[in-house]
Amino acid sequence: MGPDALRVAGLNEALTARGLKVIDHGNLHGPANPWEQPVNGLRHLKEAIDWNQAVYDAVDKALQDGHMPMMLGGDHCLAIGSISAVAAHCRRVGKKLRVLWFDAHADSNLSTISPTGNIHGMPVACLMGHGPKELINYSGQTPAIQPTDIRLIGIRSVDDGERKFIHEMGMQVFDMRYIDEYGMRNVMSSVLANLDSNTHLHVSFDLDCLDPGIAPGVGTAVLGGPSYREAQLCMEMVADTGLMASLDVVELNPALDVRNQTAVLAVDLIESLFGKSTLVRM
Ligand code: DIR
Ligand code: MN
Ligand code: MN
Ligand code: MN
Repeated sequence: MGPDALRVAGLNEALTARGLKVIDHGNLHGPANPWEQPVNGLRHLKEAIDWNQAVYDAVDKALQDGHMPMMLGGDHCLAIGSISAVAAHCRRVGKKLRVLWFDAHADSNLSTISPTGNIHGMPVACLMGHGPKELINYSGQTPAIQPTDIRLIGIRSVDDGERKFIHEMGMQVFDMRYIDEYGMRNVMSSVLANLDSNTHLHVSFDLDCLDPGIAPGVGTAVLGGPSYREAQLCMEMVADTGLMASLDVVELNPALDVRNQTAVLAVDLIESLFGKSTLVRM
């Protein structure tokens, strides 16, 4: 339902109005949600494998065609497929990759430490080569990305095992405490430091990163996220780099939303991500 809610909120029209050419490939197809309990610490592994293959193939094709893929979720496990394809593309064309992971959660669980078995709590670990074998090798190279390739922003819910894993991997995590202390402008300056024209910037936007007061339409809302203005600043500073080359927008759940407000907000923020600004800026 997420992609359709974004369509209803006017995503295609908003991008077209910005002068972009939008190709909506429609919804991908995959297995239904069987609503089963975790098996060996993993919930719906087979379904996640199939869906990520579909996403990998679609994102890979878009990149081969020279397009900018925007993957609409669906849950955040789908970033395994999209970012695996992006990482493979970067290796092919000799680009450096930087992933900006906007999320309330660290998504760095392993089947052995996850309290839920939900694979959407594991994509960061999978992308770094820690996860079920089928989920870590879509591109034929494991790990798909290095810990130094990724920045986590907006984090405020980390499980005990995850905390240890993040520390061991040495990822740069800009949690809400850090954002409170340094301010979003400084955070984004750090997140976007040391980029050059040869960098492929991938934004993986879990809508639960946003404060639930403005974005209620997500499955695992956590109090205390970035405000509307902070979120706008993030997007505008990414846009200013001119380097964004692929994007995920995930975890929208219209069944939990209020009059589609989270989808409307997402479209508003995506417009900023694509350079919409209040004034002409030099
Ligand atoms: C929790 C929640 N850390 C888990 N994670 C979520 O189930 O692994 N990630 N909701 O998006
Ligand atoms: Mn997530
Ligand atoms: Mn999340
Ligand atoms: Mn999630």
